[in-house]
Amino acid sequence: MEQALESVFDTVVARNPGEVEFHQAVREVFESMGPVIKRHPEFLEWKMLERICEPERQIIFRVPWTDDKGEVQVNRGFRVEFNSALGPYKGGLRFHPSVYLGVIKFLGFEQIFKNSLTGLPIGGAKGGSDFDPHGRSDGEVMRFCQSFMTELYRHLGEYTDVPAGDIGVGGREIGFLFGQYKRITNRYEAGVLTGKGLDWGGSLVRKEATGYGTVWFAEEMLRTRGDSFDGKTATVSGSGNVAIYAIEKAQELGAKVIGFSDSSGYVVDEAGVDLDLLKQVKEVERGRVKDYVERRSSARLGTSGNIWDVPAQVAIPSATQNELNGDDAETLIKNGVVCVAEGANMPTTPEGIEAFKKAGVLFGPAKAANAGGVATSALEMQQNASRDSWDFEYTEKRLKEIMVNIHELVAETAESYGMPGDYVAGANIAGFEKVANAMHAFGVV
Ligand code: NDP
Ligand code: 2IT
Repeated sequence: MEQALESVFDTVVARNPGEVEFHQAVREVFESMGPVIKRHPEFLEWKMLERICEPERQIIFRVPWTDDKGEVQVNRGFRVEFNSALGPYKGGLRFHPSVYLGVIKFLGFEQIFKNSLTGLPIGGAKGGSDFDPHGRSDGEVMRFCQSFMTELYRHLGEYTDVPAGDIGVGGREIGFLFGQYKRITNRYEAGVLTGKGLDWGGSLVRKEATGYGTVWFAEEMLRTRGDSFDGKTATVSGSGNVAIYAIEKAQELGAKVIGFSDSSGYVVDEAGVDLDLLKQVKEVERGRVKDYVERRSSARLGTSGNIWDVPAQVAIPSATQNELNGDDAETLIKNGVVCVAEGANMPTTPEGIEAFKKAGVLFGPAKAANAGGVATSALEMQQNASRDSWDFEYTEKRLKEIMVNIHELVAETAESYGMPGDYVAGANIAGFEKVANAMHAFGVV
């Protein structure tokens, strides 16, 4: 890292003690910024990096609720409204026991640049809670969501801050959250949340968007080498919203997906994933990966290591941060991986990224590769603003165009800074420049 950047980075670490994931996300962006401050020294003079690392607003609140036994539970809620230079704060809510301020800040920070890359008018934010939905009844999840929104609603609005889903937050939770917002405010303000149900203001393709978009981004990377998904083997970690629809699109493009996972383990299915069965187990029954294996003779549970031990030509990490480390990357490389696209946010550790880079593996970073989800959220906001709803084909076409454009922007930016093929640098630089220029136009903000 450049000297001038290193000293700003040290200040960020000192000002945000203990937030290791946030430090990691900031470091990665700063490591791409060397050539940018050479070409644009004014960014340093304007203190643009210091400003961009400081959230505009951070809200932390108590979320009390009553479980099915009548016992009072207390969780912590977060919303970090990081940057509104390009539009209203936009980004998901994560409900997972590992959530604390450092996780929400890393996600919110990444979201600024990702949203910038989409070319759509959305700022960056993230929120969530340390609430664990696993094993909770629908009634418990509803009471939790109602309590969460009872505090959060005052900070939201279609022109202010627009949350959506992330880990542990899907259609069910968005329903409870929207219902409570509507009751409290007495406003049918559809554009205040995205990922809504199709009967009440949701957009077709939003559910599929992140997974589909990640695969399209990977397909664009492969195309630069005259290659494609057709006939390739692939593994996808996780088996939630992003993973399921990444598998669906990869299969549609002719790949054989032979592995997936959840926090209880991983599955190898040499015959190729039976997606209807996976959806039944995960979306309908909210089951575990072993429930899939019990009903599928070609599938077995992994017995040692992790999903990255399964040889595949394409790998799509789609579960969580830091789930693919340097050793995992070396294993994938040894087994012939040619392309890695991040469906999850920051799933690859810095050592993993370095290993892929050294080996010449096509590597699509989260900010670019998984931007299709939030981009389709912005399309949902467009439909809500015009009180319209588009059909599947048209919405999917829009999403695909956005992913192709992001790929082109990121590749061209990397090229123009003398780093052809470096999608990490291209995404960080292209995402940053647009936000920094907008902030400068507003004066000292
Ligand atoms: P879901 O809750 O639908 O699924 C998450 C999946 O990842 C589950 O299979 C879960 O397993 C697994 N997982 C989560 N945390 C861990 C962990 N700590 N260790 C091992 N496995 C874990 O979430 P999404 O599919 O929505 O999100 C997945 C990733 O994609 C996240 O990084 C998210 O930030 C990112 N993302 C999501 C977008 C969206 O539109 N939803 C958009 C862009 C990025 P288990 O059920 O056992 O916990
Ligand atoms: O990480 C992400 O981009 C998301 N969880 C989606 C955010 C959104 O507002 O749709």
